[in-house]
Amino acid sequence: MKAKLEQIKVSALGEISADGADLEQLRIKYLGKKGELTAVLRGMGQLTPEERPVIGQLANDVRAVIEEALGRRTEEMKEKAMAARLLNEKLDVTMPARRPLVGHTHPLTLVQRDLEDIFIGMGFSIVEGPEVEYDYYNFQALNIPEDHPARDTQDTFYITDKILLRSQTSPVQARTMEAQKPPLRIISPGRVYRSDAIDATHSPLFHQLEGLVIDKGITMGDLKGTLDVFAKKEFGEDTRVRFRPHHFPFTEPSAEVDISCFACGGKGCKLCKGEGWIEILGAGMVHPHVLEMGGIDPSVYSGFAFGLGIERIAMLKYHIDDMRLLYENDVRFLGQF
Ligand code: 2U9
Repeated sequence: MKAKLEQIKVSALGEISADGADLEQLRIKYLGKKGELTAVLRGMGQLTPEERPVIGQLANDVRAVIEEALGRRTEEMKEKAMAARLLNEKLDVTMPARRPLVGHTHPLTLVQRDLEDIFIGMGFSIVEGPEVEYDYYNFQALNIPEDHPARDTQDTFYITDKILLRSQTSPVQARTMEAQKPPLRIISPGRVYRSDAIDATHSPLFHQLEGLVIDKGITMGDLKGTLDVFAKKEFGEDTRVRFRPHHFPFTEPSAEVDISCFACGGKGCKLCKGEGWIEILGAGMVHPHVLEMGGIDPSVYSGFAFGLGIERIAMLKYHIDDMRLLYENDVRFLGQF
């Protein structure tokens, strides 16, 4: 029996240390209920009383040796598996990180915010209104009745006979005059629509910012002073402003407004096409009939209004030579601002 126990020990230790040993199977094979060691212990009844404790002790020693070998080998295999995992999953913490893609504010938004800041600084409030508008607010309330020639230059998209996509932001001011009493000092930035073919300087959708001031005693001097401050803040403190007589149905008198070229200071260059001046605005004193249509008494109140195209300012400021670039959303273009 001694020899049998010794043989069990040697063979168990050999199998446990072999490569790829299934340790749980080996535990069952040697130490399980039907295992080899248990079989030996069962046969102890046949031994003499003197032999029994000796063989019993030896069997316990063999069990302890096998258990210890199984435990050690289990630990070894765990460590080996962990080492292999660490080798495979190694992480280079010194590798440069991927640059996250950060978006840019669109140049039109940049310019619009700039303009808003300037006028807010002069006490104006921002007012918004619908892009789908009544013919009444877009044309009639602005002194452009049916069959007026200005309807051709501002041809837009009609939803019905009486409803259209606004061709200017002026209906916002017409609505504000109806809803609020003077004094009014508002700007209305936003999208407008015209039935124009797309080219480098035209788009059926573009952005305007218009302003309206109404109070007692407002004069052309207030208009000139306001636009002078605006031009200096937007284009530089040396900028000069020039008014040229013009005609708009909603203002009288009306003017087109130029600024001295901010690239050459007025000498004449490529940007101002040798003129020294760049047209940026239309403006004028609000027509008495437009005040009346808005429920404001022109014998008590007067006002001025102006309008500009945001695309035009962005193109001048950032030297963009084709308006279409502003709408294509090519990140190589947008990333430059
Ligand atoms: C009310 C009364 C008057 C707004 C004005 C202009 C002159 C003007 C153009 C500039 C370039 C439009 O984008 S553009 O094509 N605008 O020249 N706009 S005065 O006058 C108003 C507005 C509202 C109630």
